Amino acid sequence: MGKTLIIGSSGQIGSDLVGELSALKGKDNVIASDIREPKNFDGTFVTLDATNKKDLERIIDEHDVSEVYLLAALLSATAEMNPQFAWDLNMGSLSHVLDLAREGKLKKIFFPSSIAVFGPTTPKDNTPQRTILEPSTVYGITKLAGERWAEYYFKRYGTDIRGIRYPGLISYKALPGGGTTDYAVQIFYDALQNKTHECFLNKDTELPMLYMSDAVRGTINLMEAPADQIKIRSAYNLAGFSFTPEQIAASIQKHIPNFKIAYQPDYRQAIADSWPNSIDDSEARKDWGWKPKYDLDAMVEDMLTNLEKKLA
Ligand code: AKB
Repeated sequence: MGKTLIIGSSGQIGSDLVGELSALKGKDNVIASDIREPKNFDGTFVTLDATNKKDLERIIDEHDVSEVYLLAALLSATAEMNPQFAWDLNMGSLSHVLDLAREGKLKKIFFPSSIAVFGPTTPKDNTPQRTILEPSTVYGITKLAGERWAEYYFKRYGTDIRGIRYPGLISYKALPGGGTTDYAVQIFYDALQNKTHECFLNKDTELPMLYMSDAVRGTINLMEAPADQIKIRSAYNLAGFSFTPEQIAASIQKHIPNFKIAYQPDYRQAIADSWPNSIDDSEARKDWGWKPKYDLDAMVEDMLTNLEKKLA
């Protein structure tokens, strides 16, 4: 097996995944890449625009890469500001990686999908793995098309591609990056800096979420599982817990009683309203043993402890 390349290593998932993969595979076997070089990166880093196939191919050859985690993408809220660029980045990068796998240059690919593949016509509660998929955002459309490409390449060319439909992800290492669920990260910065959190969603908008340490553990477990255990080659439903802005605020208030939240819904409310309240992830549990560790209160406690240290 060659080395592992993470495309989009400075983003929300990449910032946590690089360290965990380096611990598992050895620092010398992990290559981090992003469009801009991060400050003080400890490891091998290469600058890469994920839409540039020639550069991608060169890096794969030069570093003897056989496995790719493709994390570069425009998220739901930012994508609505520039739908054509969202399509070009999200689909172009996937298409290049799939092509290189078909040409025999890659052995394994991770593709992040999202709860954004669901839409207003999808059943909202305990949303099943197989259901109506009519996304109304450009981000959701790229993720659904990506899922279909993934399964097609697996069936047609035998490409070993694996994916997860991430819910909202909450982490303290990286700042929010243009998603609709990102209020649930910003709220911690406001709480610790004694600011009122101006929430862009209504108080009762329930969304599925997952703490980053669970998300990264799940991602690596999926990628390291024996191929015959992976029955779904589009992307697995995955979830930790669900909450509303009012509920996360109440959980934070157990630690910071003076914390205040105000509600000013904007265009992101319609995106959130088109997504499920909760997710059925029983297929991931059955096929490769997925089980989250954190619930809402445990996540809030860990976020506050770690972010307080970071902001000190
Ligand atoms: C977003 O809000 O766009 C992402 C997602 C749910 O995929 N966090």
